[in-house]
Amino acid sequence: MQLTNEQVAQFERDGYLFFEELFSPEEVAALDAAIPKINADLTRGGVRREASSDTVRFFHGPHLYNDTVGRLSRHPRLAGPAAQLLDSSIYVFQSRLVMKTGLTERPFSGFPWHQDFSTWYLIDGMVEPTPVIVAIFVDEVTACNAPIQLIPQSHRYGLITDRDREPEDESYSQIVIHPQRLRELVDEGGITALLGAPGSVLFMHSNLVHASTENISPLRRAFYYVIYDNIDNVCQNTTRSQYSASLDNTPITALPDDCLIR
Ligand SMILES: O=C(O)CCC(=O)C(=O)O
Repeated sequence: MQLTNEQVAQFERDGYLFFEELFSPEEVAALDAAIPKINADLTRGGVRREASSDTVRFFHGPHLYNDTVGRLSRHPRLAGPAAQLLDSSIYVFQSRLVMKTGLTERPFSGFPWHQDFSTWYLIDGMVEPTPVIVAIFVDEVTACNAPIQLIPQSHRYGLITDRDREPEDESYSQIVIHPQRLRELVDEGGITALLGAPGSVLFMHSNLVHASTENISPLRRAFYYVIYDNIDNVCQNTTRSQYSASLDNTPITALPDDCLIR
């Protein structure tokens, strides 16, 4: 898939692009069917649980061991635009399955206002904030099941260091943005909650400020994420496992368009 010049300009201006139902119901069914398989082995690296319960919060790196996510990470509707936005050969820096399960005993907790680049800068020694973050909706996202919220144009400020609090967990450092700074960003760019059908896809700049609240609905809101980067921006200082931060910058080649369903 190729973006138009207008879409590239929109990404540069707003820090994101959103495509409703980029994947068909059949393709989404394949992505959904991979979730129980990924959940079947919780002994692998890259599994992170909620602080207050055993509920899995996310899996890092499922593209490395699950064939469906491996194919998703090389899908031309994702890798094509990512290579175009990065204007280079690309590698997969990270993938994630964020479970955002519906309410069971405790709600799935939220993600505070942050930029993903802050984590990669603090933990992995990433130099350039170039990665393109792609989120693929597996479930319908409504106002009720904790949509991702974005502050358009906030990527233009680079890494924001006005920190609200110190990181609680060194294995997952990030700069949680101070409320005063957040106010300024929102006064300028507003806030957008991305709602959409399964199969919808978000492309986001690694410095775009985003968050989501806890999910108190009984409705799951699972997303796959694939994070692409230019092959020259490898994190030489990372101590994290390959599940969380890839040192393998082999350029990826896209698979055929029907790779999820054949
Ligand atoms: O999927 C979400 O609600 C947000 C996830 C997020 O911000 C992250 O993994 O950094």
